[in-house]
Amino acid sequence: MDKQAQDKLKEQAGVKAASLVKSGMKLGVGTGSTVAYLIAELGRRKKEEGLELAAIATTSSRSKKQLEDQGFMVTELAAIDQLDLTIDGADRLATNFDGIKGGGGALTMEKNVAINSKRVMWIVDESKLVDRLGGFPLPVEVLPVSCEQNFRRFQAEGLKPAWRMAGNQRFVTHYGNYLIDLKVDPIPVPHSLAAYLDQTVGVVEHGLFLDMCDEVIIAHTSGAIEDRQ
Ligand code: ABF
Repeated sequence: MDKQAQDKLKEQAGVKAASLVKSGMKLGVGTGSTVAYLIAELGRRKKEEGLELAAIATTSSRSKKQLEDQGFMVTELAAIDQLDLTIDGADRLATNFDGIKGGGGALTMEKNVAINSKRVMWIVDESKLVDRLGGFPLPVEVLPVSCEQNFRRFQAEGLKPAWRMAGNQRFVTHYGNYLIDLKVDPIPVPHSLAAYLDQTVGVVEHGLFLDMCDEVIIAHTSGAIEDRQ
């Protein structure tokens, strides 16, 4: 699929998700190019239909700026007891709704917002769909203090680690940490890998989002916009 066609699908998924948002909701808004279309449509609904959200939290400074430009007041997640709904993009989506996220580097905040939401919806174009999780490097955010040891341990475990780079420097996350992308593909047993990473000291968060998503909006090249729950 060429980029223009994919952008069109992303826009359709974003617009459809925005139509499901109701005034009075406490909304979590994710990161990425599909979410950028969601935010644009939320802004249109605010101006033209008077959409008013009770609270809105987001997962990246880029989404925050776009939301503020559309006239929304963005609140820190810590100040909200629970979000009603979070809408976010994903890098890969398996048929059982498990996903790989964090291609944009904002996985830690994305997971925090997701687990503090009553419902989680992902918006994707059909190129993100996979039968088994894989087809995309799995991001792992690590503390700088022990990142070299983490990297060597992942190598020894056969997880094929690679540093995320920004030019010729290591990519630095919002929280001042590094990202290691694991090129293990497909991921044989996602729950086992998630449990291993959850127990590894120095790992802040990882991009396996398992048992978290309740609903997906999928834009297909056929023109169909699927709402799967
Ligand atoms: C995010 O958006 C990320 O977890 C993921 O990396 C990305 C998907 O981006 P896009 O919508 O630009 O394909 O939420």
